[in-house]
Amino acid sequence: MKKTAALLYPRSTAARQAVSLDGMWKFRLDTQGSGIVDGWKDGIGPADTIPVPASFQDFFTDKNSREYTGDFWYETEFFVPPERKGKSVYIRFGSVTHRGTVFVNGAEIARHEGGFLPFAADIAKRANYGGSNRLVVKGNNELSETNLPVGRTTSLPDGRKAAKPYFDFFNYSGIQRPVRLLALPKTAITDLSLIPRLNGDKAELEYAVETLVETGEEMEARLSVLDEEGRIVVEAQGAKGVLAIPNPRLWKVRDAYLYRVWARLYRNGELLDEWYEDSGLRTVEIRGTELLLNGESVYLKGFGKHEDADLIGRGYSLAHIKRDFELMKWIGANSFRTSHYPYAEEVYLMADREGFLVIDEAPAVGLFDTTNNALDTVRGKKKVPFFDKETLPELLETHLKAVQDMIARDKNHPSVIAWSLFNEPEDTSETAIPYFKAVFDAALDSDPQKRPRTFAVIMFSRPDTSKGCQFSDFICLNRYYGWYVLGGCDIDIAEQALRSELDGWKAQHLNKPFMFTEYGADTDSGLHKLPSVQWSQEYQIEALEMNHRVFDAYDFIKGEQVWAFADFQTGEGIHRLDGNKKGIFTRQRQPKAAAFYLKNRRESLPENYKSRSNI
Ligand code: BDP
Repeated sequence: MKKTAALLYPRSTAARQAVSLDGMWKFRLDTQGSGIVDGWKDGIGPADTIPVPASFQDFFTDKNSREYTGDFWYETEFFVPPERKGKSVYIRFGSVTHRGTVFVNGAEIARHEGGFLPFAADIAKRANYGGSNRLVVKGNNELSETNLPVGRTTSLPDGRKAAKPYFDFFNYSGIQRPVRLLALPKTAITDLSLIPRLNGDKAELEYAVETLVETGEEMEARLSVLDEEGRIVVEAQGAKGVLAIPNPRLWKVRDAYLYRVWARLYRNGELLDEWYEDSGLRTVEIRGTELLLNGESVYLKGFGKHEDADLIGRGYSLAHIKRDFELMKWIGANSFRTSHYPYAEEVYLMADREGFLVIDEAPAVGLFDTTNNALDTVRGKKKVPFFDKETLPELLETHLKAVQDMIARDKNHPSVIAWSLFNEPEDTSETAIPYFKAVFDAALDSDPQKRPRTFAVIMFSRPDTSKGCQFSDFICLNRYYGWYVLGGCDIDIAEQALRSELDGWKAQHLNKPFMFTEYGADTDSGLHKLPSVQWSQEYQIEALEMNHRVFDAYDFIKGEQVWAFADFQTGEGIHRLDGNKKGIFTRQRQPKAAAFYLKNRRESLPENYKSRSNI
């Protein structure tokens, strides 16, 4: 996406104002698909009201609203003060899922594809200064094989559309993250890149400020780095440079120290723009089978998560973000993966503050459709591997953009230690190779810090069949031995099967760290059973114990992220009991019995568990 001052995280400073437009907005499902023809861009007519931000699905009491697929419209009014005239004025959406078209006072001013990243609409030419303005957003939540996440949309006999996700989470949608009105200077900072470097007990911060400057303007960029007490530790002039940080305090796992980096733009001594990022001094590196943070080996203890909660669906909720971090601290975790899409920006800000390590995941989930292919096979059609599909070139374009935009948004967070570029793709065909190469190259090109890249490997991809693993800097395995494979009474055989798979990986001599990014068992928080059965709380503990026994036996396993942090909503079906119940916590964020077991284990493992010096 083109860099604009409005895409930077919205902060009010001496030169910028960010005003929240969140609240109750008018809302209408476009059940007849007539919104455009009927001119809803000028006002959506008789409508409901719902909270923004939130997913719209779980407020209503009828199934048609919950399962609705198609266009949906939001409307609100906002005031632009007269003194904003002559400034850049934008509306910034944290996300509109999965796509949105924005109209201000009847004129279309922006379109955006992709439901988990921000975009901004320039309203300067359309705004009514000193008066009221009408903001209308047409959202759409259809799924396809050319957009992310991947799925399809079918038509029901009565004409309704139905979303068919190729992924295991509810297709929540709407305006799910905060909306802000921004007033920004015309000559503005459009980007700031920070690269921390460590050398012995010395630390450096390389920086680059990018600006949007009207032609011929003489600008001066300045940078100030402040410590947590607000004292200036170093200052610099110029748009690029390398700063030595005196007496550096490093950003460490669960012991974060943040420097505030102010970028300022001046003309003849007059301040035109200012903006800051909180940065941490830390390095991330893969060396052999070790993941090194600040040159020290670290073992990931954590979770795969979802943005998911009662009533708000995937809606932004600071309260849930706070509670989740408290639970992760309580249980002795140090990391999580933003499965299966980039989360709200505020999640990363809290991870920066709390010293959590984040594997930041692109919304590339569902690049696998065995089930549909299986039906085709029954119907006598040839099975088409996912990466052989005709839709691939278009999907790749969407995917590359999603990766580039995710990295542009999240590149400065000290908490982000790696990019996960896919979840469980069907990576066993030769045709996956060029696709993977393009996506992995794009991530490397986009990231000033050149962080490690990876993807979560599905059960069906094995040491001898995965074509994608050659691109990963470290290997992330999603494995359900003891659940989908050899569950319940067969758990002993599952253990053997897991060991034999790991022996297979070992024999490949990849010399890379491995992490388990998913393992676990569905568990009903009300079910106890002695002896255990699948779904009981006792069995969840047994499944975790079995996995951990195996992980402990292999030195190259350098991390364990249980699936999942909390129970979450999925589409209904015979395999899901009102959602996925693999949570260690319930959807209401209370512990299942396994949480206490896991707390014990996690607290007993040192942060540098299995480091060479520790073996
Ligand atoms: C994996 C997926 C995850 C699912 C999980 C499960 O990556 O999204 O929720 O399995 O089945 O395949 O619980």
